[in-house]
Amino acid sequence: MITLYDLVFQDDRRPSPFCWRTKYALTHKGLRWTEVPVGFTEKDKIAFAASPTVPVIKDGDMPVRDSWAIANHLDKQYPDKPLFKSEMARSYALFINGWVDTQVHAALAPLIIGDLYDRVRPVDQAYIRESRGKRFGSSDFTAVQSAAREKGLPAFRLVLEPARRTLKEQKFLAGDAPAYPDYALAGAFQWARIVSPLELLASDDPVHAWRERMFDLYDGMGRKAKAA
Ligand SMILES: N[C@@H](CCC(=O)N[C@@H](CS)C(=O)NCC(=O)O)C(=O)O
Repeated sequence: MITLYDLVFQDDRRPSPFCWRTKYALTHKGLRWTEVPVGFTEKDKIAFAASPTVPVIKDGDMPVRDSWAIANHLDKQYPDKPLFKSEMARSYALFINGWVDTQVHAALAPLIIGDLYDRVRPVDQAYIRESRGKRFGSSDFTAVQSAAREKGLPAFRLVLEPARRTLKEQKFLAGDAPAYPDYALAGAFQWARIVSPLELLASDDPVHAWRERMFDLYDGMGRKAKAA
């Protein structure tokens, strides 16, 4: 029995990009799980895993923290339907993971931070003002977002160029079928979609077509999550 501790916003929204990686990984492997919603100020719920962040899973009695560690744990414990079919596939996924964490999220966050803040549970808003205020150098998130949007989307779209080139050649980042590199990038788009109505991609962008395929995947699992 697997329990996933998942970040929760207002109206039971679940936008965490890292938790989405785990949800896609579990679904890829045909594993079932139950979810425990965790607010930003409910870290006591994940204290058993000694983790300040979600996702955390409890697999039986075993706590596993961090989405990448969880993916590796799942492939080790449940070798069927691997997320990483080879050492090289695992390395490619690790590279994409790092690119999404450091480049895609960094380019995306200022574009959606105002909308995100508006959807954080009221009880968690002071925590976000403090923690994200430090990160952005201002807790006026509406102003941070407006400034980022004034600069426009080209800088964000440029960051996606490696994915765009790949998706011009093939259906998924991982090839003919989706795997962990796709889940890592799809998590970022789910995050954006759930907290903000901003359209990030041009309709003729190959990344746009891929994103639609990802939202449709596994009976529309991504699309079923309530959008902003
Ligand atoms: N490297 C971690 C990052 C996880 C992470 O940053 N999660 C965010 C939610 S998207 C979190 O729990 N933040 C808690 C906080 O900011 O207090 C992973 O891949 O799991």
